[in-house]
Amino acid sequence: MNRWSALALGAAFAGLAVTTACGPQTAADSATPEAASDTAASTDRAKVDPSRYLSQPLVTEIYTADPSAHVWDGKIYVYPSHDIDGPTPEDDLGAHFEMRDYRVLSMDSIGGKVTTHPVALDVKDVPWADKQMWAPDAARKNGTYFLYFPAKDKQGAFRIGVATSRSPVGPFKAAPQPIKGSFSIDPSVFTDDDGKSYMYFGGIWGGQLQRNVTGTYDPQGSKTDLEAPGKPALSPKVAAMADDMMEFAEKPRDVAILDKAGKPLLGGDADRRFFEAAWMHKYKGRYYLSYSTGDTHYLVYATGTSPYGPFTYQGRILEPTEGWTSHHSIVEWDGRWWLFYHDTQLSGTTRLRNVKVTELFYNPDGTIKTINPMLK
Ligand code: FUB
Repeated sequence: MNRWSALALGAAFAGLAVTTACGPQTAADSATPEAASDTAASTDRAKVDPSRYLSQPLVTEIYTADPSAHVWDGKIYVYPSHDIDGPTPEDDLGAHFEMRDYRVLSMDSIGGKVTTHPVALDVKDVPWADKQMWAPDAARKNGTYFLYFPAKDKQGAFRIGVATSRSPVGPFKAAPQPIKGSFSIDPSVFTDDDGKSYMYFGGIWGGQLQRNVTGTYDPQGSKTDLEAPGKPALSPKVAAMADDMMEFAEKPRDVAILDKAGKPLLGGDADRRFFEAAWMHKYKGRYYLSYSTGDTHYLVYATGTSPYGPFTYQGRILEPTEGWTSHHSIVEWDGRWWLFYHDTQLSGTTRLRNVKVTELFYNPDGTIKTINPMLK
């Protein structure tokens, strides 16, 4: 596995003054007892020049990743993973992502003050979940907020849970069981103009999509993917949500991602095939499915005319960031479009990430202008 990006930085940051949206701040300034344990992993601290980066971390008092952003009542809410420093060594299945809870970020404007809210959901309050609270998303319907999250159950299989709250920042109360028929990771919920919601999910390698091909989790299944580079790659899944948003309304379907000739992207096409982090948004009536290519570190997108697809691959949204993973969301706020993403600027360590935001621009034909997260 290529860990070039984590090693390339190879240093963390100490006392680095970061002009975040809330004003100049240092890691030490914002440290809390919890933050102290969050930052414990940062070894080999060295100064990193913030001007190398296109944008700066939204918060520095905790480590955050996998930002799912939503605009509700004019305010921006970000549902990230809350990265912590755990004891497990890094491996190709992401055992080092040992997150235990979620914390919501909010802001009145992009570039304005960012509030880090208290714990919204803790793994100890999810009856079915054992560990690894990975990338979440949220939705709102009829005054209730829904937090969707993947976690490993007691058998070691990733499932997707749901928790509810009357507040967008929680606390959320988890349903006693995972969503029936759910598996794998990285749920994201898109609500179409007609009010119908769909969950996209899935991830290969540590996300276990390849261990769920028969409909039942196979703990002995492949560690990576289908191991068939000449065959169609594994697809993300989509399922319409039931009216109450607590269940799937249907069996999850494959989301086909095709090349311009109408052929499915192949498993060996690592620069373009789906790995994890599916996100859906709609722009000028077209559906945009974006996702991470994982081991090649790109955020890419494909477009279609239905939330179910098929989607035709279009190109890259974000070139590789620092850190092994790349994960994002795209939202419209104040008539402009924004890419929320993460890198490892604050720690230099793949398991301790920080979320960021930058503006996203479309070309007149609806294609997205590729963003480079590094300025130098
Ligand atoms: O944060 C844990 C995992 O790393 C996410 O679920 C993936 O998308 C990747 O960002």
